[in-house]
Amino acid sequence: RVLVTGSLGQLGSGLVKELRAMYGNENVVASDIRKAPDEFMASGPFVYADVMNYSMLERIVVDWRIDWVVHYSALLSAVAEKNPALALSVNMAGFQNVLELAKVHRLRLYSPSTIGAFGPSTPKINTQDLTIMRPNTIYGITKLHNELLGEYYREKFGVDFRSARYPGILSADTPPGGGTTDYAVDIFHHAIRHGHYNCFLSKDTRLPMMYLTDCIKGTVDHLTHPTPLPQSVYNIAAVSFTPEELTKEIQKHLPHFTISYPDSAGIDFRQAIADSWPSSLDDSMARRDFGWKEEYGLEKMVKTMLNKIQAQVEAEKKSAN
Ligand code: VAH
Repeated sequence: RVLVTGSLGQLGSGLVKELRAMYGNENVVASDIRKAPDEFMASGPFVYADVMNYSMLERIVVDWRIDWVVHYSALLSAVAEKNPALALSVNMAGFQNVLELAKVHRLRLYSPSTIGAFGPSTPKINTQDLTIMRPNTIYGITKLHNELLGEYYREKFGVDFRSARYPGILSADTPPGGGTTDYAVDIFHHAIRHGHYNCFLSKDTRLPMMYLTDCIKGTVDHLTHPTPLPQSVYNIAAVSFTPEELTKEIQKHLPHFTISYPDSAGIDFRQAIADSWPSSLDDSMARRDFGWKEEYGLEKMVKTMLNKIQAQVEAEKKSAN
């Protein structure tokens, strides 16, 4: 049985769906601190889980006879930077609880890390798994702490801790939750609905990105890999692009789409976060060890996002009439 925390976030619902298709609805317990929408409730068990409350989590693990946990509860980079104290609690104390539970109840634990765990002194291009890591955002600091603690628990207590450093994730069905890479999702909604997007990052900010379907597939392959893997934490990546390159790709489908960028007076706080991160990752170890491979390049990603959001807009129009 698998427990997914933070299952109502950008990544959770897709992962729960995939795991339920593989293992049966009853064997995947979804959780969050918010009320789930009806369709979510109908597809299998959903429970309230506050990751800051150890005994509440333990009760779920015991009552539901949980074997694996996918820990998705976290504050993303931009939200965390606005509320560092809360980020420390949710991202670090929450993770510590889950990790301790994994030790006590012999659980397999998958908890994603991020490109945000790197910092300004990390080599920016083709960043390797093992490199300089001095993050200067609260988000990155919490995530690096989790990587190190997970590795420590694996070495010391034999916890099967698995983690991948996710890049920015693009998805059409679920909104992103307050990250620096959110522009790459917002841009599509604005392109279709308004024909214009006011981007909060500069046009040449290159960041690693991935389409949600690939992220879920990579996560499932990593989570379910039968044998112990040589390392706990892996880079995974698909493509890297700048807002300008993404705009050009969108304009192939929507030639009238326009974009504006911050001028020197209006630089957004998220620019500094983005500037501290790598622009591309070396993910060859993930490719070697659990067969990671993306299906979506920039072209396919853009086509899929536009089609899906267009369909949403049409459905909204129909229901309004
Ligand atoms: C963020 N999307 O922007 C997240 C992520 C790639 C970084 O972890 O905060």
